[in-house]
Amino acid sequence: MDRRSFNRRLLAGGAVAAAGAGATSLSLASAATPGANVATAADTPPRTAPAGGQVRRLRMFAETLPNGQLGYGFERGKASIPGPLIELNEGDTVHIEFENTTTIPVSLHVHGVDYDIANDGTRMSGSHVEPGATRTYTWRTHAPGPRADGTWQPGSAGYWHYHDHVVGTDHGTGGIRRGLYGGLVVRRKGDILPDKQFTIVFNDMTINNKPAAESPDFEATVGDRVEIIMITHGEFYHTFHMHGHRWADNRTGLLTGPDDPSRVIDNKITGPADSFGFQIIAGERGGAGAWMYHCHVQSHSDMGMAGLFLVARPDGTIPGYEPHHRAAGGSADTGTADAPAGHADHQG
Ligand SMILES: [Cu+2]
Repeated sequence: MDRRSFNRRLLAGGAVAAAGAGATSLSLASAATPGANVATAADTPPRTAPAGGQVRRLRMFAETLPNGQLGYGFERGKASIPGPLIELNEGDTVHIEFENTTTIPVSLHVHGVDYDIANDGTRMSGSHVEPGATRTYTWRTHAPGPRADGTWQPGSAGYWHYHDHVVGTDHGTGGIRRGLYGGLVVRRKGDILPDKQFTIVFNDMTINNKPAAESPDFEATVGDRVEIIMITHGEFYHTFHMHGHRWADNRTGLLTGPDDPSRVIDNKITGPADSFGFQIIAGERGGAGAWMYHCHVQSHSDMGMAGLFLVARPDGTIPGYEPHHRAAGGSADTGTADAPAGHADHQG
């Protein structure tokens, strides 16, 4: 089934059945010994996050996109929805030189990390940016540790996000609606690093501000260590569900050992400004396939809040899935992994 017929079925409100060929291939895949023939991420020790403590500098732009939506980007003319993923390690400080190329005041407000009131990104604190103007926002992070009073101070590590806080209203309702949001990952020393990352934002009734028929797909190969950064914005509560894959409902989405009490889930309720993330081994135990991910509020998925996690075999094929008209050498309408530039490491 290609994605157009998949979406047609969704829009028609019909049940989506697994293609017969796919089901056969999947049962074969699960009968095979995982990783028997091909080395995958799960067969080798993962790379881990270093200790933080660096001072990093980023350039960031707010831009008006051709369709009238708004986006953040690391380079002029390269804004996207969601905005680029920012990654830090606990102890890092980042200075973001932020230029507003739009015709209205915008801002950059962050969740989860440390900032003073002058870096709040609100009109109330005067920390928004007028059209054509530039200002530097500073975010800091810290590792966990004991306070002087003996209580425990949590660290900054987590799956967080940033967004506008001034467009439309003093809460940035219009900015968020038009696309001014993005993900922020803060890692603790020793956290496992992924091979691929995808940011999925349920914003009102859209995924990443795309119309239902253009919901983003994400591509991986069996065995890839894939990180999903999931953020919700807008007016509604949703549930995020992935087919064929499970994760731990904790800070990293990973279990640390046999006695880790974290609940293992494949569906999570999420409301406006919530964020979480997790890592999965693509196709682990289920094999290659066009795996759906979707909001599990039934009327929402029926209205198109659904996309595909395309897990290919090592030879690039996906059982039961026919990619349609793909531009030569291009990835057509499939979602792309978050750009490597999204890593603050690469920004010096
Ligand atoms: Cu929903």
